[in-house]
Amino acid sequence: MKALITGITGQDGSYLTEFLLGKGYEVYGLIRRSSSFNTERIDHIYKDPHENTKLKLVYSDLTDGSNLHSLLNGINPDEVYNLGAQSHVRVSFDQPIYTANVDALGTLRILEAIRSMKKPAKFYQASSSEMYGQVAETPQTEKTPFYPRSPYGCSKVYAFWQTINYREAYNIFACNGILFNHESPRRGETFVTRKITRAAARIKLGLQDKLYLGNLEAKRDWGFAGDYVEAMWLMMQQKKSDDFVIATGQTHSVKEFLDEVFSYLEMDWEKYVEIDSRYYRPAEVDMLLGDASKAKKVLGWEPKVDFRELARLMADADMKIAKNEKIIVDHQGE
Ligand code: NAP
Ligand code: F7E
Repeated sequence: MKALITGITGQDGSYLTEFLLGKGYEVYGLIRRSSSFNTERIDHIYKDPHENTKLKLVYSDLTDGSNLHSLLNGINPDEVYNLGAQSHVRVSFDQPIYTANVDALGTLRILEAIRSMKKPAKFYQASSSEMYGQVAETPQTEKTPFYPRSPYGCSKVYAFWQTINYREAYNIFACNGILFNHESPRRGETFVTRKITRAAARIKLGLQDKLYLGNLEAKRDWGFAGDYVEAMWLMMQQKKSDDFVIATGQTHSVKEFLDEVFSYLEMDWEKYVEIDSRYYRPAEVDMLLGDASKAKKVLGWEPKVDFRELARLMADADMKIAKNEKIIVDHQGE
């Protein structure tokens, strides 16, 4: 089996690559050209002599339709996982048009490229709980209406419906995974969980004094990225394409995440956290809580890592990084 992944250099892309290689897939990853290296999350796979023949990286971009067209028709993958996106909600308010170009139109470009293939590949779309925005009901299911609250959320709603449209109009196997927040030690450092675990570890070792955050009352349904990529693959193995909510069924506030991490590292977060209005959003999503019972029933999928374990495994990983940082700082001071 041959899979093509957009967004392979991101958090989910790296876990999905490991997962698919483990299943014997040949994996093609689309990477963007950048002036400095951006493959840190997959370098360990690429450098592994057992895996590097089965992983191939090619340059592309979701804004480049003709390139996507020739790549898909040249590679002829069986499965396409569209994980590439400008994925930061706060940034989408600063760059709404770019976000829509990549997240909304980028999805359409991939779907058009798939439609042009002799044997159209199966398609997975990285849809998001951000589409529920100002939630119409709790918990949120596949039937809950959308009310996006950011340019990111609006772009993902567009991509969601195009995915369904290509399924219905052209009979393409196209599914939406509506994934609630999922985190890991590989989470980008500007998302709130990682920002907290990274800062807590650095504060613990005296490398940082303060942590500046925005809205501490926001609540999210946080799961572990490693668990969630399995759900993506399971959706692609079904007889019929469909849409699934992937979530833990628990919601916690940013404050609760702070409590969990700082108490684990034996500190009181209230001594270090300060509010900075720069991190507030023009419109906020106050609370998300997913109901993944359809995924459990149809896919047999359930999350394995809970909130506490997630906070601790992220804190442990960031303590390791901070300890190495400390060795360098101490060495420079000698
Ligand atoms: P991430 O770590 O931010 O990774 C995003 C990936 O998209 C990176 O590989 C990035 O490449 C790539 N990308 C950005 N702009 C691109 C462009 N113009 N053309 C091609 N690729 C581009 O995101 P993630 O957390 O792994 O999330 C994966 C997907 O799931 C995203 O679509 C996200 O919106 C969606 N999602 C995430 C969550 C979550 O909680 N993590 C929940 C629901 C849905 P560079 O490395 O070059 O920047
Ligand atoms: O914010 C609040 C912030 O940026 C979570 C993306 O993966 O998940 C992610 O989007 C909450 C928000 O994630 C800070 O206001 C407080 O209420 O970690 P986040 P997100 O916006 O939920 C969804 C499902 C996706 O699809 C997205 O791609 O935390 N918050 N203080 C803060 N957030 C950040 N980033 N930084 C702060 O300082």
